[in-house]
Amino acid sequence: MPFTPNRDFAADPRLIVAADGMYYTSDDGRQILDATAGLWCVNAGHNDPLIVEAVQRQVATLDYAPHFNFGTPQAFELSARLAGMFPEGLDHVFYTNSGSESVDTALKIALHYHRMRGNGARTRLIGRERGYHGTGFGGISVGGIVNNRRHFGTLLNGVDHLRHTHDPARNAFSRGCPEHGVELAEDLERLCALHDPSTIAAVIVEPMAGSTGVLLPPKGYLARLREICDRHGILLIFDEVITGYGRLGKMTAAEYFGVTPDIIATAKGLTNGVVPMGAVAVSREIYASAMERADTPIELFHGYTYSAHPLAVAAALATLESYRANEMFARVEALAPKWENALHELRGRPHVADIRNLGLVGAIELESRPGAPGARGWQAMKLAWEEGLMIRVTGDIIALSPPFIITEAQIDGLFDRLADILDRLD
Ligand code: PXG
Repeated sequence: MPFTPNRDFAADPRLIVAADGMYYTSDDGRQILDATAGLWCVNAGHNDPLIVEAVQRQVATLDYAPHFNFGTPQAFELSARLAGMFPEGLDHVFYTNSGSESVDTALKIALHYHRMRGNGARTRLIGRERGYHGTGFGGISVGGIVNNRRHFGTLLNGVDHLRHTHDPARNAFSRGCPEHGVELAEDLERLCALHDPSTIAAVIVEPMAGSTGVLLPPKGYLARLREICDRHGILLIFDEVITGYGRLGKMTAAEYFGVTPDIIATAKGLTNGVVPMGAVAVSREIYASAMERADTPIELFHGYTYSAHPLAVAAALATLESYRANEMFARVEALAPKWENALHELRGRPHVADIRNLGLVGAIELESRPGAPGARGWQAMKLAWEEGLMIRVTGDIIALSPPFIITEAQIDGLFDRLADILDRLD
């Protein structure tokens, strides 16, 4: 099983047999409130009829078609729709099957872009400590999570990392983005001084880091990174696998923060998790560089058997339609203050060291049990499951990211139950 204590699971399994709306059904027939939208992907809630029916129709019409040398009208329609939703200028899309593939695609496109422009020495990639960019070799190389890196050899070479921005000593219990830490963006200047900007292809960051425990960008941080990248001709990549498709109340975190990167990597919410799919959006300039300067008929030697799989495309078109028809991003924006208030009510409960929130994302950082990091978080996850709640834990940090259809009453119910669980932790 992926990222799971397999032996523990075998002894104490949690099995899911059905889902609808905000709830899973466990194999023993209990309703489990989905406080994590699956793995940050089921933004529109489970079994959205628009999406289910679109996929059913598609599988009965065109099960599969290759996208090497052929295409489907729907894939181009999806690209046009996405181009209209991503920030101005990011209007070309490449399809993948996951966030990890989107990240590797984005990194490869960045290297390709510089070569097309005669800057083949720009090969260095910069990530950030505590960053999570999936599990491909590119993603773990630019990523900054030690356990995801240490067993897998030397990874990509020519990679360096910015310092992370998590600073609870100054920022604990911030509501929304923290006040302190904009100066951490200057770390990029340090790396430019060390390596020389002419060797650096791209910087990749999650605008809001999700998987590593919900680390929010300090106010002004992303804009400062953008400025430094511009000054030195470095591409800026946002990994929006979690933040894309409404999680912060806008289509992208780029839109939410008013900072436009050169490439955006997405997945998850693109298809509501119904069929695996990712999409990488690139700027007009990056696209044009490949089209105008390629020295071979194929402009980009990259792709997947299942790029723009017809079922995934159908799921994506229907998902975007569901977000639009149900005004789901506006709903996130409207729910966010209620979410923030209810979450921060947990301050003062036993072991709570910090609480963080943005959009429809929340994190509760617990003090670790002495000598047993992660044990308290794990106990919280198991207790929650027993009490009918699905939550995520990263070490001792509880992360919450419910589907956008959650009601105010369900938010109250969620935090009442979490308060009770926190009171019972060892
Ligand atoms: N980038 C980011 C920012 C992600 O959050 C990926 C890339 C990789 O996506 P795929 O589809 O290859 O898994 C992710 C995935 C968690 C959790 O517990 C987060 C992810 C996956 C599983 C669990 O927060 N994010």
